[in-house]
Amino acid sequence: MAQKTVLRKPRGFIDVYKHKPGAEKDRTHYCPGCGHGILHKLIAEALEDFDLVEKSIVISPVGCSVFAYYYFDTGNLQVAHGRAPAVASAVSRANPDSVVISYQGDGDLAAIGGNNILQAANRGENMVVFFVNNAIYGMTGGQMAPTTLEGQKTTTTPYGRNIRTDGYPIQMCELINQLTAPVYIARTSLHDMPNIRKTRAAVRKGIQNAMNRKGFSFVEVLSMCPSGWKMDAVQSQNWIKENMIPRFPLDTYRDNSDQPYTVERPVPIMDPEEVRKILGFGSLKTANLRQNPDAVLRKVALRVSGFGGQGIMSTGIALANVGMEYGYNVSWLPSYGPEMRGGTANCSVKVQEETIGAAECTEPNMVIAMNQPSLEKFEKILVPDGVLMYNSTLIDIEPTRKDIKVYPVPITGMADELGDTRVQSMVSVGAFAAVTGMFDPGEIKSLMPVLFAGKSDKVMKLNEDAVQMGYDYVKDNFS
Ligand SMILES: Cc1ncc(C[n+]2csc(CCOP(=O)(O)OP(=O)(O)O)c2C)c(N)n1
Ligand code: SF4
Ligand SMILES: [Mg+2]
Repeated sequence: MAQKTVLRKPRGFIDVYKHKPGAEKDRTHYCPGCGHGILHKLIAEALEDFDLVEKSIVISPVGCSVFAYYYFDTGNLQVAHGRAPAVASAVSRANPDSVVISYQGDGDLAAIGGNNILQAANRGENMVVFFVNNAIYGMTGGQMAPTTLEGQKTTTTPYGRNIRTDGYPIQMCELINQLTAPVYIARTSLHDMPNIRKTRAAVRKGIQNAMNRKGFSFVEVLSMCPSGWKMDAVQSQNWIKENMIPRFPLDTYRDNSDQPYTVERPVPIMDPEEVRKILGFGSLKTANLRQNPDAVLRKVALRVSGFGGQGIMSTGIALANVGMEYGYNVSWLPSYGPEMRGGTANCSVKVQEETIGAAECTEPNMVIAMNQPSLEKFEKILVPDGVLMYNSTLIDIEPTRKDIKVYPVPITGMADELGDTRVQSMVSVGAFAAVTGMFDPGEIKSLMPVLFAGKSDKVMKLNEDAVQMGYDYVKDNFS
């Protein structure tokens, strides 16, 4: 029978692997004889054949296939160890018309990510998972994986895996087959051509299921790891046949692909106005307020800190909301650590033009310290030239740093003067506006119906006064 050898790269691959460092942009980083490359090719071919290259998003794991994004000409994300099914769930829900592929090794999927895969499978997320079972942690030099065979020598089981100390190899297909939601569960192998062909069929079935919104498909692929197993390529293929398959039987464990059911999720509401309405906030006024180009600070990484009950979280939320109304990117991250019980409660707030990466302010350029423990704790981590505003009503020690700007402001005292300690947060907001120059007090006041939607006119007026008082204090004493 005539055979056609296809030498060209499938369209699912990027033509030149430009993201791969080094000179060799035309080949993968996998070891000779490794199964990852074969599986990649089967996926890339299927994506081309079903015309899904543009519609697919591949989630790469941590493991040898961490760099899958060098190769696939799809949307790509590389995620934290074991978290691919969780990220894939979000990606799939936010992009219901995409084909989402979670690609994972046995350490990634069955060890650190063991719960993630079960929960995604149990929810019947619309995605296909390719699970590369090579019975070892390949990337890190050959440690025991959950799927390592009994008696198998690895760097962490030099005498062979002992079920008395290390437990039994975990059979993921069988485990996932206990769940109701998955639509397709199969185990195949890459150790010879007939089995590569069966793997090809399973790959295509899984991808088609994702394309047709059939739900969760799980394809476990027994795969050679010559480097981890300390064998050559041929020995590795034989080792799968003789040792892995008896423990991990090749089978289609479930195939409900033909059922008419399709996964339909509620379409996420992305319109900010609509989201605010649902959450009970007032209407968004972004772009009505103009960022002040002459502001002293235009990028703030702030820690607000104090006793629980001092309005720490509210100050942070108010500042983030005001920042948002001015069109800045903002984040607010509360710390609900053990310190909440009697020590320093604190939150991180970022207000800046650029995109925000991490929300936690580990190196703040501004600190608002409402009590002494907060001053002692956060003065230390301010960047040089940073701003320390502290509540001089309650703090009677002096900051020790000489390389920062210090603003003692009697925040609690002013709130008490207005007759309600709770307005400390808006006093802080006013003082913040004066120190940074980012916000105008009149404009903040115009936002009261947004910030205090549903509250009485009296409450709004009180908070307006608090903003003005904080602002005036800083202007009168530090300009
Ligand atoms: C949180 C975290 N823990 C541990 C590691 C170290 N680590 C990197 S890859 C890996 C296991 C990889 O094995 P597997 O998922 O089987 O993939 P393979 O390389 O065999 O394809 C581990 C433990 C890490 N990168 N991150
Ligand atoms: S270490 Fe193993 S899994 Fe990793 S690339 Fe090499 S052969 Fe493949
Ligand atoms: Mg592995």
